[in-house]
Amino acid sequence: MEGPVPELAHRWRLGVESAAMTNATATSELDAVIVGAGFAGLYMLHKLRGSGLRARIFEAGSGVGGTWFWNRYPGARCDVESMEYSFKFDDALQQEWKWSERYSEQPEIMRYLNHVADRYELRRDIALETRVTSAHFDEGTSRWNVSTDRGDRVSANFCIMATGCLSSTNTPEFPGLDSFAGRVFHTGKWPHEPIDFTGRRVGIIGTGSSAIQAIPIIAKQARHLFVFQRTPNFSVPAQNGPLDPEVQERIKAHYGELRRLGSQMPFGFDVQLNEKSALEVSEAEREAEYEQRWKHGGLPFLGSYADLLYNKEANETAAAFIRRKIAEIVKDPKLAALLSPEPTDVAGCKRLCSDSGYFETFNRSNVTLVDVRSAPIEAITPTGLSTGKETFAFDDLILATGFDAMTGSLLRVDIRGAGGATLGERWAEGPRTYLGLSVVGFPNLFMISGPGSPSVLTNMVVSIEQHVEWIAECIGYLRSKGLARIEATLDAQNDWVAHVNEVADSSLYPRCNSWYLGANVPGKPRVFMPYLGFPPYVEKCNQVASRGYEGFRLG
Ligand code: N01
Repeated sequence: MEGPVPELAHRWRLGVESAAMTNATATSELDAVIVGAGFAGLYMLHKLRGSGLRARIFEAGSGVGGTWFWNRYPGARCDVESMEYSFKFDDALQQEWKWSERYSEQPEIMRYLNHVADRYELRRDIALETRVTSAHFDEGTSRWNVSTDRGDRVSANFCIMATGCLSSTNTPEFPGLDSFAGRVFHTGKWPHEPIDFTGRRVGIIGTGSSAIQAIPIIAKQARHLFVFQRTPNFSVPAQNGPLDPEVQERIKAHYGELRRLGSQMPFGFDVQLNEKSALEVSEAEREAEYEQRWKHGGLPFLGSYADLLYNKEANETAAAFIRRKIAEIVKDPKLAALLSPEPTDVAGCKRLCSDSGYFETFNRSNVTLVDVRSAPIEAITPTGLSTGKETFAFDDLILATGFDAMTGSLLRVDIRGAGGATLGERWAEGPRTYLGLSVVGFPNLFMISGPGSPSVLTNMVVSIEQHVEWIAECIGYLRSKGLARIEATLDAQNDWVAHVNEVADSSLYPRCNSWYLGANVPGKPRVFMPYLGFPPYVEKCNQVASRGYEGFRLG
């Protein structure tokens, strides 16, 4: 890739004043600052380096891994199969890495990401334990001035937010939370040392994906586990297990084919999408299909029929099947009813959970399910929790209460664009972006898997790779033309936001109080954030690039 034209080269050489050149190589010139060292940040650094740019990552954690660095609660694992939940950008990497399970557990994903950091010698340009506190755009120089909590002050042409969609934890303001005398954990910020629950009474609040993965394991250890459930969730068994080395080799022999197939799917991975409607087949055929998908396990359950996420009547056939399964698994009919979503609920509207023995866990005598919908949590007390109806005593409290998703990790950085407006002000009524990559008024700022892009509705790794490659190509284009600035236009952004909403409204997704809508965080504007449909999104991004970055103002 070409470098900048000589007369403009000074616009690319950027001074770095660092009060704490911590654990990365000191550099006095930067082209790009990358915030975050998860899947997105690591690949972005590798890619920009490959284009001859000077880039550096700032990462708040003490290690690489992003969401996988923080989410180390018992049972944390991916819900897209390991062979697809991994980078495809380098065939040598995907051929040499061996996954041990169908769905990898968090420690294995961390080993993989550390391997990536070492294999591509990324660490010398990563500053760990360094949180970016502010990023301010300088109109005069078209550069971003970035500050960290360790006193770094960096100036760079581009600021790339690889901050993750599920990185900012959501802790509800339960009265009395600070008074709890025992240990308090959040699944999204789990301690690094092993936590032993043996002999202890544990309370867990929440029944989302994190809780559903953690509960079966904690229940086996704890003396007693109280599960505080506000909304019952749809979950299908992951059917996880060891990955047969022969199967793995067979996949590797045709890896490109699997990757191609995945990227043609709406969710960016192979859900074996059936093109039929659930309503055009007989009840017996439908039942057989759901049964076969249940046995296969995991998210491909939602691929059973093409209209499950578009037609409530079709969806109800799948939802009813899951409710019947819950009734079969859970021996106590009252408990089974309490664990079952309502007929008005849409399966997959909140992200479908993929579990390993979740419903079975409620057959254990040391597990109590507490309905905090009919009697909400009133307070956390020094010894436990009280609802309107009862009090519960436990030694440890686990908050499995999710995230301020998609916007939280962006908005906790003081980002100010051209004219000094903050991102928080611009997004006061919800996030507005062009392609989930760029925001009007924030030139040269890119988001990886930002709101308005497919991100959390897809295999995140595939979406991340697509964004990283698009951003790198865009920066390469600007350099080749001697341009120093790119900014989305208002018209393009408005059209894109309208399109994202239109696509979402054609589906059942906006019908429930999910974190996709920001509905889980009190006061958060209710806007459907991800874009539904990976292939059309990629087509649009490619079209924008091929038309000289249509919808952007270049300068
Ligand atoms: O969070 P959630 P999560 N009182 O928001 C409850 C990804 N992920 O961390 O539904 C009582 O889904 C809340 O109740 P309700 C995945 O994309 C993936 O579990 O709002 N309860 C809910 O039950 C997932 O979707 C994997 O009524 C309260 C729970 O807390 C996303 O991360 C694994 C409450 C929060 O569930 C988030 O999952 C884990 C209150 N005041 C996570 N406030 C994989 O498998 C909240 N709750 C890859």
